[in-house]
Amino acid sequence: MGVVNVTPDSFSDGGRFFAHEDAIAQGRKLAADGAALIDVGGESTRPGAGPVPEDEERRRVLPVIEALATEGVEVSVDTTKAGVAGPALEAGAVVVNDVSAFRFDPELAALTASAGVTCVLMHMLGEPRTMQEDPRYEDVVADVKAFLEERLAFAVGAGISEERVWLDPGIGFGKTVEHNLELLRRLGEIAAIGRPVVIGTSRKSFLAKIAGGAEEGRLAGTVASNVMALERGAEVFRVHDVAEVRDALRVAAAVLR
Ligand code: HH2
Repeated sequence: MGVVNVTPDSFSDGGRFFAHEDAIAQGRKLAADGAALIDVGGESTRPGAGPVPEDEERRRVLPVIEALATEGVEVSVDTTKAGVAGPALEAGAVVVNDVSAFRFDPELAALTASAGVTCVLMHMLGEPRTMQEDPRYEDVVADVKAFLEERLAFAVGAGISEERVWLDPGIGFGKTVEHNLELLRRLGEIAAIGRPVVIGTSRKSFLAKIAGGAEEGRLAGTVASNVMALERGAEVFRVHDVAEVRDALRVAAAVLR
């Protein structure tokens, strides 16, 4: 899954693809680099970020989704809002990626059910504005697993077929460095739920913290963490650097086979 953020403020690529033509070109490039799905988002979820009005979010993502889908690129829409996801699906998106797991807008579950599309349900502690303020868990893996099981049941209750749900532990969303590491270490426990696991470590700040603070450590850290996630059962890898991670995953998969 290749990431294209049509935002002025995303933590790693904010502003780079805010112009529609730049976002479309980046989506094309990531698809050519081997991404099976391009995740288009119009609202940053970086720690401390506030919400973007719905009409502004639509204005950002719809032209990009429509252009990529028309060219045959499979697109997911990274949104928490039914008012964005509905038109995005009409524009050709085939997956709904909701970092709130249908907590912010329960109507998004009904929409996903009636459209018959796949959804990604992700764990986040609270909301982006406050999630990094002293996050605490009893046992981070058990807590995240219980949350994802509950959201999976909610989705199925809303009429979404279980086969249409992918689950994501939400690396960096209300987690310390140690929480992120524990989730990666014990990712097999999340995979044991039985649904495909999505992992999103790409360029996140915990990688630079571990690698010694160097910003360059984020790409190498992205590669390392995705390889470890593959070994522990992840099936979908949400990344900005598709070519590099693709090669690393191919080599890792060849060793594992
Ligand atoms: N991470 C981000 C956004 N959406 N979706 C899923 N399923 N999993 C993730 O880990 C995930 C996600 C944050 O990264 P990014 O899109 O690069 O930044 P921003 O939210 O600032 O736009």
